[in-house]
Amino acid sequence: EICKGVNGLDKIVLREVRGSSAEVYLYGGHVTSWKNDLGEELLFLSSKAIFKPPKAIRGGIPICFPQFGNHGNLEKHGFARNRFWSIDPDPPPFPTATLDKAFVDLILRPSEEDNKTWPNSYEFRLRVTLGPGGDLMLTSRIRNTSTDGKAFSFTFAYHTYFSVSDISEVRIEGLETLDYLDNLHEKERFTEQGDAITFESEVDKVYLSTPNKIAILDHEKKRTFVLRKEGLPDAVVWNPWDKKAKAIADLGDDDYKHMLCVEAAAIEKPITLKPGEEWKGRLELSAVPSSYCSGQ
Ligand code: TA6
Repeated sequence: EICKGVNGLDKIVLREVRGSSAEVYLYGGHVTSWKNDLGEELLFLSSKAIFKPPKAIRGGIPICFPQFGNHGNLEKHGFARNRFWSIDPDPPPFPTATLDKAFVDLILRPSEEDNKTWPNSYEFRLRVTLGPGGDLMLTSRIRNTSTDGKAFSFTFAYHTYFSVSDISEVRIEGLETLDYLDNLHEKERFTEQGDAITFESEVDKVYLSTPNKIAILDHEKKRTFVLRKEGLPDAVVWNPWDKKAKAIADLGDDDYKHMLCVEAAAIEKPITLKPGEEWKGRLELSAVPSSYCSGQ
């Protein structure tokens, strides 16, 4: 189902029989909403989000490609998040039955303008699927379509903004004891020492070589997000906290309390594709009721 979203921008609404849903904007190939079968929103979307090109939408799942952050000389987080994607007329086949799944296939190809700053031939196919249990799956396939023998490299992230009840009551499991690059300390490398990760100030870290399963426990909501990933070794954790939040024009002053970015990514070691090669990066999100007890 394709319809008009904010400011007349085209969006695709995915609905699953038990009531869960998701919304994907062609602008950015951007998932802006993911609701469970009770109609509860699971992704954070800024109260001041601007749905207007060339600004990327603040919240949901922006796609960072072909560059994460400022790890290179392109615009921050690359250009995929502020380009208009198309419905893919020639999508990849489904390996399993599609009957009980709602999905959409999008494609991004280089524009003449992009060719000036990033002169590479590629096809970027994005499939967004809502599974029978309400799980949200994003699969990116990036292919080098060069006919002149030219390889290219890129970094990548699914910059997912999760909706949380109170950031001070949230913890992440699966990243403890790992090495990370700290964006707040000139990307210096540190090793995480403590227990599970909790939040009491600004955090902007790129965890390296992370496990394929990470859990985000929201104590107050009694909800656990489980993030599973393939082809994406790194994981970014970001919360701007109060001061930085005030400096971000399209983020409400108190929004930082209700958001947490945990981003499946490939950053430390860029992906290189020779002509004809394809890379696949997959993200699977589920939200389950949790029985987490803080008084341990
Ligand atoms: O993923 C974390 C990060 O790179 C932070 O450094 C922070 O700036 C954030 O992304 C948002 O970037 P944006 O360009 O969307 O304002």
